Amino acid sequence: MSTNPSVDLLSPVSMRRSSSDVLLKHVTLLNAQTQKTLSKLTIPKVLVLYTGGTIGMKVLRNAYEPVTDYLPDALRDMNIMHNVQFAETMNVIDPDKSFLYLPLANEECIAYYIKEYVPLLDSTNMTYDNYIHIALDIKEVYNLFDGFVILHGTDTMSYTAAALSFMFENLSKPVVLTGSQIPIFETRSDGRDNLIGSLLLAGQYRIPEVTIYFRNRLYRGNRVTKTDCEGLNAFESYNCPTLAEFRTKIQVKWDIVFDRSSDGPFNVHTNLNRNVSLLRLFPGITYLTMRQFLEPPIQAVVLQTYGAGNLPSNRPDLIEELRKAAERDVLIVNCTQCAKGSVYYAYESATALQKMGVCSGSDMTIEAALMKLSYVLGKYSSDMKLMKVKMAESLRGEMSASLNKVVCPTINLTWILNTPIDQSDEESLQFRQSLLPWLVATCAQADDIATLQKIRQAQANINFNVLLPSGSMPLHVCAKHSALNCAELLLRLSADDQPIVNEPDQVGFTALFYAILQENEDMIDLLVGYGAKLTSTLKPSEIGMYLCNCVKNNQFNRLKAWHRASADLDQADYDGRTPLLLAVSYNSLECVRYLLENGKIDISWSDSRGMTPMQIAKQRGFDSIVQLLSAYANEQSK
Ligand code: ASN
Repeated sequence: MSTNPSVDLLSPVSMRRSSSDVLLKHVTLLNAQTQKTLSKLTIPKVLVLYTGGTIGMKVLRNAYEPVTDYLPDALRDMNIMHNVQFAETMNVIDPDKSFLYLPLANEECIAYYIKEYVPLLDSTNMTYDNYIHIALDIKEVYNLFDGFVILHGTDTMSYTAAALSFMFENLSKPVVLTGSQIPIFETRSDGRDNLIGSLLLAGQYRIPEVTIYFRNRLYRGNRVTKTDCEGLNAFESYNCPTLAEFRTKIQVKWDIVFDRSSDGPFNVHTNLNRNVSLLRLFPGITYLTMRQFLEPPIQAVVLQTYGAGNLPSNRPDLIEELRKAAERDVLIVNCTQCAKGSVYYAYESATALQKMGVCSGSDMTIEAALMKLSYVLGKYSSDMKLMKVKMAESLRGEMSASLNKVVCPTINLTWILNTPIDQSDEESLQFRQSLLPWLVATCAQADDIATLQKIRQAQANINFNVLLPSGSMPLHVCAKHSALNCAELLLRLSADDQPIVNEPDQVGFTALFYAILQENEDMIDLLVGYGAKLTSTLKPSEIGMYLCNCVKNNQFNRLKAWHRASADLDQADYDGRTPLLLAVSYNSLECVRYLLENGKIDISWSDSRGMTPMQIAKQRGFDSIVQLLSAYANEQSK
């Protein structure tokens, strides 16, 4: 079956869609029969726009290249991707066999229609024209489908996802981008799982956002960066939790799904300003380089600064170039070079930027900041003030805080702590006392050590280790928020005869447990240094269970964090399964390597069927793991 249109669909949309251009007539995405079939289908319907990427590539001429007119037919031959019996029952409705039918557990199916673009592109070749093209295609058939999947190369997927997230206004249906690191035609491909997951999300879940589904995780599209060009976990979303996780069950975090569909009718904004650029500071940068970057036609720049938004304060030459550009109305957004964390103007070196009207990029990714600039400039270009307001707002969940929202006024600490109170006035005393836990919690959350010290100075006998209304103690709050300085102070102040380090919170977890969840090695070291012990609240088999979960979900950094906190890497879970057995079964090469290199591992330990890790790896054909296990066995026998 070929779904190739006869016209080059990746030609610039401006040409393709132009009504004035009589030579290029408007190309409709679906033919009349397909539209008829769609109107009769009563099962979930998903449109798959196949733009290219490794998922559909093959090795031709010694390198991976996209293969035209191949993927849909190949999927048709895979039982897990297409239910042939079900398709037979659809013959009357779908005589052209235009649709594929993804089998579901309940004998139902999701119908999906694949539109293959011509030419298929490695995503490194994609431009704004392609974003506009995709967006307009979705607009054209928006009402006919329940959701949309975009098959895309991974290299620039985060840019496309960010761009589309802004271009789609009042989106009420899921748009899921996915792809793979290994082509779908290869045995070890991650593409089949990625595509199946995306189809399930687009067909069955109302998550009205542009998302990326990859390796069992659903991410907000404008929060993601490609961080690994070899591993199958190619993406990270450092500043925003995943929206859904595929475990034995599919867990959607509905409370954080961003839904603006009720704001108005769906619309596509296609005017993206291309005069945006990216300037990354480095210690040897000259003012001339900076000047060149800020020169016309550039209208907006993402300035990647150090740490929490810092610029050298001893470089008036650079500051001068930025000031001149800002005066010419070049819109400058300050984003951090760090992958994790947010810009906040805490240091003197950053205040110069703030003064000249540089917008804070908060915790946006570079991809999101660039695409947001293109969108905001394209939409509000005549109004600089409004553009700045929009840049400070979270338009599609791309930043954690809306920077121009009214912020709860800071409590006047000095007033609370120093206002003399009539010591006989029980009520006033109690009022002040009851405010303190809130203040302490706020300090712990923001790692505001200065305020915490002030509270202590004003109230020398204060006991910081109280149970807060949230059910945690301040040390737990610090561990959850990676507030290292405050944690250190609290630990230092806690009396030797009353150590707080192993205190559980109301649900039974210690600060060390939360530090592990945060994968924060410094916090783990600090707590362990003060005597934190995993076994103070966790049974060995519980620790085994957490370790097994890490390897199952390929959470390599989490596994490292458990190890850092002194977990025994060979600890079995309740069912007698060791992390190594699970890492092998799940083909988590990275985890297997880590376990063997760092743990005292008994590789003869077998699972409930009597299979050792080596037998499992050989049976499944996990050759790299077999090699690792053999090397380990040889080493042991020396
Ligand atoms: N170069 C490929 C692309 O972005 C990489 C991939 O899809 N894994 O199209």
